[in-house]
Amino acid sequence: MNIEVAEVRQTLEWLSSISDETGPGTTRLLYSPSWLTAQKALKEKFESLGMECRFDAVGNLFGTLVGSESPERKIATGSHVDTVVRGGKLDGQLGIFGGYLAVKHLLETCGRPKKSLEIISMAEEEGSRFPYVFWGSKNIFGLARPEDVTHLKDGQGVGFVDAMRGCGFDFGDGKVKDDLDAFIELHIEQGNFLEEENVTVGVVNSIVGQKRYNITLRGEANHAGTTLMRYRKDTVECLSRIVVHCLDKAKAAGDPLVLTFGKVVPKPNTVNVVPGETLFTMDCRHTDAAFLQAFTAELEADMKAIAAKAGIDIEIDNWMNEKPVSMDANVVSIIERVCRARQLNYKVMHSGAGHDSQIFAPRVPTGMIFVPSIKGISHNPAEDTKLEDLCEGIKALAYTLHELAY
Ligand code: HGY
Ligand code: MN
Ligand code: MN
Repeated sequence: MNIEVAEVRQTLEWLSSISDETGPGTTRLLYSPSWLTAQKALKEKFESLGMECRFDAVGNLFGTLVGSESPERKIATGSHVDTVVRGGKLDGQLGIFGGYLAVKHLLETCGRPKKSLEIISMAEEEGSRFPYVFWGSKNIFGLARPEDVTHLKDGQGVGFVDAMRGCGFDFGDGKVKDDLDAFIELHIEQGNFLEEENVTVGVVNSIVGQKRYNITLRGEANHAGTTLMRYRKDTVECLSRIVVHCLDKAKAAGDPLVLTFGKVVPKPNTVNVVPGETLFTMDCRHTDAAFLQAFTAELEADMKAIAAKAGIDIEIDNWMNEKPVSMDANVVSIIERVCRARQLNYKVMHSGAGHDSQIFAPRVPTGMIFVPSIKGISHNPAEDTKLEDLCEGIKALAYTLHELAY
């Protein structure tokens, strides 16, 4: 099978250029103008292959190449069309354009499949605009509830529902998709295991559990010049003590535990005012559910003690709690068998990033295929993968889809 480098480069540049910012990287947040442009452009691309296309109520895009013998049963691939702010050109996007190229190639070289092949461009996975993740895949399986999002606003105060309806979409009817016999997601590794071990294809067997928090510290805004140090209720000082304490604890816990304080918003964020309030986020992940639960419970207790000692109020909102998920053993073995048969240089590994596949896996036989990330960089405009590695990953996907659908 010959996936052309030139076609991969061209398709990659085309999709990743649809962004709400002109700077480096891609910024395509849920229900933003570029998000709508990308979904509509992908629909045209899928239709150019003769696929039947439809949007569901919330804006997930489904492109279906109808099968010749069992059209009602589907083998799906795909990923999320949204990105982080100034993200890379591959996270999520590879799973969509790579799926398109794999299906295009299978159609050209093997003709129509027996089961239908479906590419899903999921509306949202990152949680970058609103504090809610997997909005796309959770709606596919009836797991998303309107009450989870009706109160949410983005950083500019735009409401979730207004943004959704502004793109012509609305809440779904909760119907669960039940026509998939398998889902295979092609994705960048976003870490450096594959590169370090000089391996081209990752066959994912499990995805880490992850917990995300919004935490608010409330002290007292005051004059930077007249307020002596002993009278201050400085929330940035309290935040700093919390962050150093928790990161030291995370380092002591060792791999594969990871802990990130990715967003810090001091208020009033002014040079000559003691910050009276600070909002910050915490993201903690581990492959073991019990360890993750115990470790984060400890961190919550430690934060409360540090805040109490400083005479500062703390409010802890754990808005995401996803358990670790295993991929389907049979699907993993099929992908491995395909890699061996085609002499692809692969290894089995876990994923340190969350993916739509973790929502599919408990409901559909699911597998993931990784390609290496150069220097392990992701969620950054420098996110990149060698073109020849992208081709190998798309080939591994195409061969796997062929095993399952032809
Ligand atoms: O954060 C993650 O793990 C994923 O990239 N959304
Ligand atoms: Mn991501
Ligand atoms: Mn992703």
